[in-house]
Amino acid sequence: MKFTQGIRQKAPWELKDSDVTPELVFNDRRRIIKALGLGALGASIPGQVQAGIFDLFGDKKASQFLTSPLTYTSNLSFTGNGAITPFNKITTHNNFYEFGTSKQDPSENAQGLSVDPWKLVIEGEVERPLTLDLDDLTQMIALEERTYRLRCVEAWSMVVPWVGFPLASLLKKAGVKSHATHVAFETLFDPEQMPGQKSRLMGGGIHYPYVEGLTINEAMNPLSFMAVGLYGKTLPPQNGAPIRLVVPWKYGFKSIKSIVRIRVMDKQPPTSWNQLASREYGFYANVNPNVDHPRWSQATERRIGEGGLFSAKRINTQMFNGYGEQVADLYSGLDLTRYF
Ligand SMILES: Nc1nc2c(c(=O)[nH]1)N[C@H]1C(S)=C(S)[C@@H](COP(=O)(O)O)O[C@H]1N2
Ligand SMILES: [Mo]
Repeated sequence: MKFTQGIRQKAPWELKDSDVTPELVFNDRRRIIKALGLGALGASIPGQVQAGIFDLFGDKKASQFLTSPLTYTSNLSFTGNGAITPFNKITTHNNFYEFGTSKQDPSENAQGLSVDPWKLVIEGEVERPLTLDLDDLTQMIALEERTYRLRCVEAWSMVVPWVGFPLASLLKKAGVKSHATHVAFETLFDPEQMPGQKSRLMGGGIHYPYVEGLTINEAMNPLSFMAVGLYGKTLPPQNGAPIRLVVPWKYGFKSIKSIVRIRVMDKQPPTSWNQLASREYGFYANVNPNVDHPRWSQATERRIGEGGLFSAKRINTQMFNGYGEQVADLYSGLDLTRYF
């Protein structure tokens, strides 16, 4: 398979060692010490300080999973603000409660996730229901790279170079019926593979399978993206292999992972976080610095992997995560304080 190298910004540490893939660089403590110019000092600095250094780069063995290069073109009209988050941050600081509720749990527990065979069904109010297998996901629609900001409702954020295709392209293949109003998404349910699904306690209280939804206009918006890869390769399990949704103007929990079912509907579907705590998590979940979470402010966010060794940089949160030009029209006339 031909690998088209995408054009993207490089983080400073990528440039320093550009002949080595980032995930290899960051999994090697000695290389990091060297790259930071700490030399022999590295061995003698206190453990706590070391932990801070390695936390910046990510010190988890995230390269244990198999990812393969994808063929794609870079879509330069989608570039994030600021530097792209290091690979090892994107792949070790995760929310994927099926594999545990701490940030490092998914990278540690998801490596055995079996994605081959995989089946993604597109059904409901469509002209042509589809069943896609693993190869279809990367071969049916031309892949592009888009760098998007990802803003979690927990007030942290990243900048991620995704590879995938517009959700609208997939829905058009199935042919959405004219009376459809919503699209529902469902994650794999397999407690044998996903320990978080075995008990309410381990899975953070969510009623599995994890489900999400969009209005039909949100789903057809050009920003709505089905990601099958990041950093030019297929998705690691912890990021939602083999296919996940990315809706960058909404809080991260809308971007559902490891999808097995997409159902076009004529009513609003239930969504997991809304079912769990409807006062705290709405159906829309648009990023909005002016509407606080009941327990914390949404005015600012921590940009993961930036801002020095011991603290992530805090930046102002933007309305619709900075994508207002593309999506504000979807909500004209809607009271965003009430429909949060
Ligand atoms: N199935 C499933 N999808 C999920 C989640 C989850 O727990 N289960 N967490 C969501 C949340 S809260 C966020 S912030 C993003 C995180 O994506 P990332 O780990 O790739 O950064 O995934 C979302 N998709
Ligand atoms: Mo999140």
